[in-house]
Amino acid sequence: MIINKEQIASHNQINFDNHDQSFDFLANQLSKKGYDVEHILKKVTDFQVAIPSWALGAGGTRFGRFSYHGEPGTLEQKIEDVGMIHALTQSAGAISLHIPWDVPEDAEKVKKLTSVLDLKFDAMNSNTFQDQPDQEHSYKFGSLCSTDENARQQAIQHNIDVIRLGKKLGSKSLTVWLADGSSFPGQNNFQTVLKNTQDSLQQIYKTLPEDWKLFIEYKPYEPYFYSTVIQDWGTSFMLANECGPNAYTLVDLGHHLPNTNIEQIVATLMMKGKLGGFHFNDSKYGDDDLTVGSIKPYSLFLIFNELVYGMENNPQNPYPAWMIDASHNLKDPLEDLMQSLEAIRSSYAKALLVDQKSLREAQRNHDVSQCQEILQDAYHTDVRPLLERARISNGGALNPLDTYRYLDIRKQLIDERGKHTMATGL
Ligand code: AOS
Ligand code: ZN
Ligand code: ZN
Repeated sequence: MIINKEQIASHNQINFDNHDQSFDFLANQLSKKGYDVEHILKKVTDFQVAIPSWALGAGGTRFGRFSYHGEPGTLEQKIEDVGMIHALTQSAGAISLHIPWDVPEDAEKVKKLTSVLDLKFDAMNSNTFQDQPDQEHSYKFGSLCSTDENARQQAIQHNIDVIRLGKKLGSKSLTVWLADGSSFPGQNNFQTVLKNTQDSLQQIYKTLPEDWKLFIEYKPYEPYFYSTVIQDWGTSFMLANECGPNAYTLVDLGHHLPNTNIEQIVATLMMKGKLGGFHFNDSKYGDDDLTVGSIKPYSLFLIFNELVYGMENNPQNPYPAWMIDASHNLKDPLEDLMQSLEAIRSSYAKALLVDQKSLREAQRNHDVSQCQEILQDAYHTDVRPLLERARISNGGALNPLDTYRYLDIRKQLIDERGKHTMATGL
């Protein structure tokens, strides 16, 4: 199922006048304050976020999975879903694949479909946290960290195979997230598993094409509950440094203990040129993977404030790879992803409105109240007309969710794919 531009454009007509008025009002206000509205609009339009293949189904929890109906069953269908989100939002221009869940039968065919839908391949994700039916050695007690040399070599080889496959598709990066850890004190020797992990990552890094990046994701706990080998940004940063210049830390918003100052981690990594990638989601307790911006929108804005500062002031840091990493138990996954994209772009746009010059001055004067005023002035700006304009000027929907419902896309997907479908993935 491929959405057509005329349908989107004709539905946009209904609310266009309203949009136009609000946009003019906002643009006027911003121009009066000295902002270059066209420039901000361009930045927002260019901001593209990858959708992971595993976010397109209703993931569920370990207690149960409930199909959302019409879920994608094949890689082609997953790509079509992302294409649909991109057509509506004009902000999801890439898909991130997970191996072995998404091994293409015909790489060329998949590449063609992706380019027809105006999508790119984002990072490839390896999987050494599950045993596959045909695999010889188990990852039950670890993969890249394993003290079982056979299991460790198998995990290294898997990552190398993922890079090879990614090369065929035109991806430019590999994300490694390891479940490796322990659930009981004494189970692992901390130094041994860290040393093994370091050695394994170095072996993988050696096979990385020159124009590729390796992203190392950290997480404090889960699935193991006593220790995780790559538990925090410091460990990831250290491992990335041991690998080389093309290895980076990846920050997943859900991978921090409660109340961690994530924006400060972002600032530190960017200063060192080592923030490679980012996984967006939101959470109240742990790695909840809820819709972006649904719980802590102000934190998200503060994180974007550091990202914007870093992108403008840290040429040593490459442009980060953005991805949503979320799961859906209750909502239509496509609606959820569109809500996440809106929250991301909204925080980004607000961060672009932080008056950096005045903030620097207020900081120099130790005018703490004024510093807060400046941040909150940007945060409280209603940037929705700006996001709408960015979308429609590229052929997207004024209101993606509303258009999605108006076109009854879920029903069409169910008619096409069937009711009792279950996407592969977590
Ligand atoms: C797991 O908690 C991580 O967030 C991973 O980034 C990701 O969800 C996983 O690799 C999916 O396969
Ligand atoms: Zn993640
Ligand atoms: Zn996670």
